[in-house]
Amino acid sequence: MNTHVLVLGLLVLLLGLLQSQAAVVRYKFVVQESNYTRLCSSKNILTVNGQYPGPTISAHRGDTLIVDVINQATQNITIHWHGVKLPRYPWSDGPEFITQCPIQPGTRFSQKVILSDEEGTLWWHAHSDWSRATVHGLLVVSPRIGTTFPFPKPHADVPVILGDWWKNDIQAVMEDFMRRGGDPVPSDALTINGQPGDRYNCSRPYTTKVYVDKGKTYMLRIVNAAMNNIMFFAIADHE
Ligand SMILES: *[C@@H]1O[C@H](CO)[C@@H](O)[C@H](O)[C@H]1NC(C)=O
Ligand SMILES: *[C@@H]1O[C@H](CO)[C@@H](O)[C@H](O)[C@H]1NC(C)=O
Ligand SMILES: *[C@@H]1O[C@H](CO)[C@@H](O)[C@H](O)[C@H]1NC(C)=O
Ligand SMILES: [Cu+2]
Repeated sequence: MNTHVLVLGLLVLLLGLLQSQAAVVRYKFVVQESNYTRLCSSKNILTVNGQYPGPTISAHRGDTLIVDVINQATQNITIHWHGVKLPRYPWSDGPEFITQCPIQPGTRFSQKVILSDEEGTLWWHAHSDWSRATVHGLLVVSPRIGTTFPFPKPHADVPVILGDWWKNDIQAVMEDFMRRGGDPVPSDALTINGQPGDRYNCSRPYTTKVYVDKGKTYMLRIVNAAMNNIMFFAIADHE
């Protein structure tokens, strides 16, 4: 009898320890129009907190995210948590009119995202019309505190968000596609971390550059956030 009480006590203690490691991580996402210049011309794009690509969310395995989405734009929006399983709690995982109503202009909604066994590089993006073209970012889930990567810890993390850019307004590009059918107009540039490569006009000074030390190991967190393209990624002169 006493042993049972002891075992039960230990179990409760263990559960308590596990529980205490999971945190609630809160982020504020203000969805708004922001003026960005690419390919020699500027236009307004939809962003989160004025950032393109959007802010990186960092959490640990098992954490719960609360993302307060404040829609200051002129169109409906939801944010989808790409790669998060959300077992038995799909109610704020993003797909508009499927698991939740869109967040309307001038309103706010807190999206609750319960992480379970996800670990590594995931991402988030908008999930209404073509808003995800510019509204996206990394969701980095680190191992639980006190545990390690299943490989030697890299020297540094390097985000590599692949995307594309249209010179025209994204809503206009989408509406044209809906009207015509067929294939959407291809984008005017492919981008890494929101910047076209150095072969496009006006982009040379801004192209994403990553400086590395020879012999060190870097972890590339690669996400394909392009609208419609399958992407191939390689590093020149490397295997
Ligand atoms: C964006 O900013 C530039 C430079 O300040 C300005 O010339 C341009 O009119 C702005 N574009 C829009 C769509 O507001
Ligand atoms: C925006 O969302 C509301 C409900 O949340 C819906 O009634 C309305 O039709 C939506 N607007 C568009 C353009 O989809
Ligand atoms: C770059 O600009 C030049 C001169 O305006 C133009 O002729 C050329 O087509 C542009 N190249 C690209 C890749 O947009
Ligand atoms: Cu998605």
